Formats: sequence, structure tokens, C-alpha cells
Amino acid sequence: MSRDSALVHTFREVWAELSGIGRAPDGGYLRFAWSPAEIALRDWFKAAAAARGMPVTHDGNGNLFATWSGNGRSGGVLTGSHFDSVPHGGAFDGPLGIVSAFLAVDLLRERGFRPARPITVAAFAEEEGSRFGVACLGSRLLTGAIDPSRAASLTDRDGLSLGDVFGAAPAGARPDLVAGFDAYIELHVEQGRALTTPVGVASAIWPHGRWRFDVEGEGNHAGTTLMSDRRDPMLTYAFTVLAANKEARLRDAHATVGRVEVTPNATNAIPAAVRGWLDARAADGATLDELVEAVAKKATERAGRDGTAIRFTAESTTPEVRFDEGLAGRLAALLGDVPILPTGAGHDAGVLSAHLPTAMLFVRNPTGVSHAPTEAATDDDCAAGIEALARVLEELSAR
Ligand code: HGY
Ligand code: MN
Ligand code: MN
Ligand code: MN
Repeated sequence: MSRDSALVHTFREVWAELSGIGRAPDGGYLRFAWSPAEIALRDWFKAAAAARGMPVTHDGNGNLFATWSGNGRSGGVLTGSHFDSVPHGGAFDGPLGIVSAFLAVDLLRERGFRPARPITVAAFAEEEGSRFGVACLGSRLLTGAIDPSRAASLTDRDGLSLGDVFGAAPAGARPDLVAGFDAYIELHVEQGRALTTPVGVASAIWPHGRWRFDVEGEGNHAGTTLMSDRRDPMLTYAFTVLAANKEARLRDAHATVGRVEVTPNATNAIPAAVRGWLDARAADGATLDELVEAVAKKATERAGRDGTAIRFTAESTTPEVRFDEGLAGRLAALLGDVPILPTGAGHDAGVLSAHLPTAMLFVRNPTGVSHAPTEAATDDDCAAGIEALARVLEELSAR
């Protein structure tokens, strides 16, 4: 028998309101920050808040907030996630945390609960960094973790800057807002296969980052240039990808090169330049640093042999996040001793945790896949997540 089928039914209904927005033919999602699809999701957020009598505010950084005020007091609990996706990402990564937050508010209201302190639902901007290249851009701006003028100058693949999209520089740090919250709770679909129960609690986020590497060589004709006369940056690029894979395996770390730009990108022209991005992650900071250094060293040596030049640029790095142990343990116990587990995925919770007691709830993902169309979560487990989030919000806003 499915869990509280009324809740499962409600979840299914609400989830269906979003599932067509930004969906690509392969079932993945194209929901880039401030794209028509993500703006439609922002509109959904505003309508969902209005339907619940929750006033919506924004922080001048693209983040939205909807508040269920508790007896006029300030502060309270912040909960939410993000709407944006990676290209062809899954349905759940981000939106599940926002939808669950509104449905948890509904559940608490149905049960006659009235918060002593406000409960605020947040939608953070550009968490994936899919458009402007810096992950958790909205929460980094809110907390002052990125300079607003640097953020404003970030450009997307069409050369449009964040400043162009905003029409002004983002507001930047809003300590007035952040200090007003007592805790941040982010519910998120699990991105892996470690969770064997419907819900779990996060212990930590692996340190991780993204490094752009630019390889300069010599463009030339594919047919008339002798192999011995070439300074082919594609060779250096390919070697770098293989070196990253090897060095990561040696350290039980994770290295991915999922994006490449080739100039001039023509079948019959030796590239003049190749630009790649290394996404590297490890269980601790020292291993991550060692991994990136090893890859850069081997790639530079290879460039010397290829007659090319390679340059690494750190685009966004996130130190290890160890969530508030007391809060994680308290929530895990509250939820019936659910597992507490680390994740290799970055989250706005990682950014907020430097400023607020922060915890994450994970909802089981039977495929374990994320950042791809086959990301999944069952309706029952999503309902379990909503129940769990409601319990946590009640616990943290009751007095
Ligand atoms: O890349 C990440 O780990 C997160 O999903 N932004
Ligand atoms: Mn993601
Ligand atoms: Mn996410
Ligand atoms: Mn996140």
C-alpha cells in the first residue's frame, strides 16, 4: 500500500505542473538560469507562494524567497533549492527541494501547525553554473562568496553577461537577510546509489571545483601538414583527459572532462586551440589539490612534447563542507535513525553552511543517476521526503 496516498496523489499532481517545463525530447531538461524555461519555473514559484498567501521577495541576486510568517517574528527556517539544470539534466535535481518545501508547508497547515518563527522557501539562482560557469552563483552572491562585479562580468556561451541579464550589477552580499535565518534545510534527490532508505541526511560535501584548461597549438591544413610538423592541441587535450582519469583512479577521487570547445572546430583543420573543463572532486582537500596538481604537471609536460602551451584557470572551487554534526544527528534521529551519508555533489547548502546551521535531506534515487535524463525518484519516496521535511521544519520553527 503506497504511503499516505493523499500526499502521493498531491505530489504527483503538483509535480506534473512542472514536468513539461524545459523538457527536451530525450526526457532531459534544458532549464538554464533566466532562460524562458527557468523563468516559467520562477513564475510557478510566485504562483505557488501566492496561492499559499506567502509574500515573495528577492535579494537582488536572482534568488527568490516566499515566507510563511510565524507570529510576526523575524528569523526562522530557510528551506529550498534551485530550478536550473545542467544540459539534459534530470527532473529532480533542484526542483524537488522547492516543490517539497511548499508541500511540506501545506502538510503542516493541514495538521493545524502554526510556526512560532517564519518558514521561508527559497529558489536559488544558477546553482549548476550551466549558463555563467560558476556553480551556486546565487547563493555565493547572497553570502558574499563572490564579488558582484566579477559575477556581473561572467558571460554565457552567447557572450551575454550576467549584468546584461540583470540590467544592473547584482546586489551582492546580503548579511541582513542571511543573519535573519536560524537554519537552512535543503531537500535534494540523492545523486548516487548509497541511500537504501527513502530518506537520508547529509554528513558532508566533498571538496570539489572546476578548472578550465586552454591549449594553444597551431591551426593548419589536415591534408597537407606532415604529422611531424604539427603542434596539435587536440593531442595535448586528449592526453589531459586520460591523465585526469588515471590520476583520479589512483586516489579514489573523481575527475570528469565533460565539455570541450575547439577552434576552429572544422573536420579538415588541425585545431589552433582547444578549451576543456576539468571537474575534480575528492574525499578531502589535500587529495583534491594533489589530483589537480598531478594532472596539471603531466599535461604541461605533454604540451612540451606536443609543441603546444597549456594554461589551467580555477573557475570555481568549493572547500569541503562538513554539515553541522549536531543538527544532522538530531534530524536523523527525528526521522527514525535514517542514514547519514556524504555526497560528491555540490549544493547551495554547501555555501549557506558557512553562515547558518545547515542540513540536507536526501530522497532515494533508484537509478543513482543524476545530471542525466534517467535521474529518478519514486512518488512514494518523494512523499516520504515531504513528510520528513515537514517534520524537520516543524521541529525547527515550533518555538
Ligand atoms: O555539480 C554539482 O555537484 C552540483 O549538482 N551543482
Ligand atoms: Mn546538480
Ligand atoms: Mn542540485
Ligand atoms: Mn544544490
